Amino acid sequence: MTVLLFASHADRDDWWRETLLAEMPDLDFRTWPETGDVAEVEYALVWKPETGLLAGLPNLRAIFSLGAGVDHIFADTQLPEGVPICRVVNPNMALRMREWVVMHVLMHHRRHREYDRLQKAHEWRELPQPHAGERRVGVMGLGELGGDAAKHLGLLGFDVAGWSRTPKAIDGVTGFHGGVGLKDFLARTEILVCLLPLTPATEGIVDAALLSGLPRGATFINAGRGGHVVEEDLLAALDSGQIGEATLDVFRTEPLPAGSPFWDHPRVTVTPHIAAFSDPRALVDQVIGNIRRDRAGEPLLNTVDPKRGY
Ligand code: NDP
Ligand code: OXD
Repeated sequence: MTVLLFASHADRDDWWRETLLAEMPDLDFRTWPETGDVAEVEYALVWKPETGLLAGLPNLRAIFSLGAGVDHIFADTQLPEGVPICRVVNPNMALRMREWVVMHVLMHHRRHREYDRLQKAHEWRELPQPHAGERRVGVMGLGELGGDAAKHLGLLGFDVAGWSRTPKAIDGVTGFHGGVGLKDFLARTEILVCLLPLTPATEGIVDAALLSGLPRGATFINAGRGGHVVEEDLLAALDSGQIGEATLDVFRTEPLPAGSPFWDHPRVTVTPHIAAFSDPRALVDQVIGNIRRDRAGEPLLNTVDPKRGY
């Protein structure tokens, strides 16, 4: 018998139970807060677990994140030490993120928001625009998602650069890294895409100082986390014209509160944290695969480094 605790705050518990059981019939699937005997729980599949929940499971062998990001797990200040944390990594998620990033880069590049306004005004007018090779796009975070998006923007002909913690070599992408590389990366970036993980080192990284390092009128696209952005600094930069347009998928408070100025800002596009999502079928395979690996004494796949926080 394998005992897994599911704690997700979502409403798809039955789907998860049925699908996981179909793959692993001896699974004892428990849904938080109906934990049963906590000493029996070996695996936890979670999204934004309550603080202390995981520390209260004395025989936990692995924690599985329902997302690619694990900041929602590291937010638990009482996390048990030494229990491996695995995150979502799969080509389907990278594909969905690639679509979203490419779509919004193209919308800004091809001045779609302005054409929307012209249509509403019944105005037939052509707006000048550079071709893709003259448009400098920069992607912060060159991991599974950012690296893939940067590569595909390059294949579309954009002049693409990327910024990461350590040096990265991606075909068609000019690499910058670390604190020393950030200034030059920003200075050449007309459309900035954030696909960083949220860690102590990246919390609030998109602030007035960073935004002022971009060329005037630059576009900002965020699919990382809301915690990357100092929201008042972004609003000030939009109002001053330092940032021309923004597309935001993630926010400090989600759902975005009804009174947030981002909703009605004329140069902001809001999407409700849908840039990419974890396809549950792919995630099921990953969770079951990792449980089987653990049972066989093999190392787990897609673990994160608690020291780095991603
Ligand atoms: P990865 O862990 O694969 O990649 C992270 C990248 O960020 C790496 O290139 C890493 O550098 C870089 N990085 C981390 N810290 C720093 C730092 N301090 N300075 C510079 N670069 C840094 O993550 P993924 O690509 O899988 O996912 C990225 C994030 O996307 C997730 O953490 C999540 O927040 C967000 N996300 C959003 C979704 C949405 O729907 N909006 C869906 C899924 C994920 P290095 O290569 O040197 O390690
Ligand atoms: C994720 C997310 O991290 O949905 O997977 O944001």
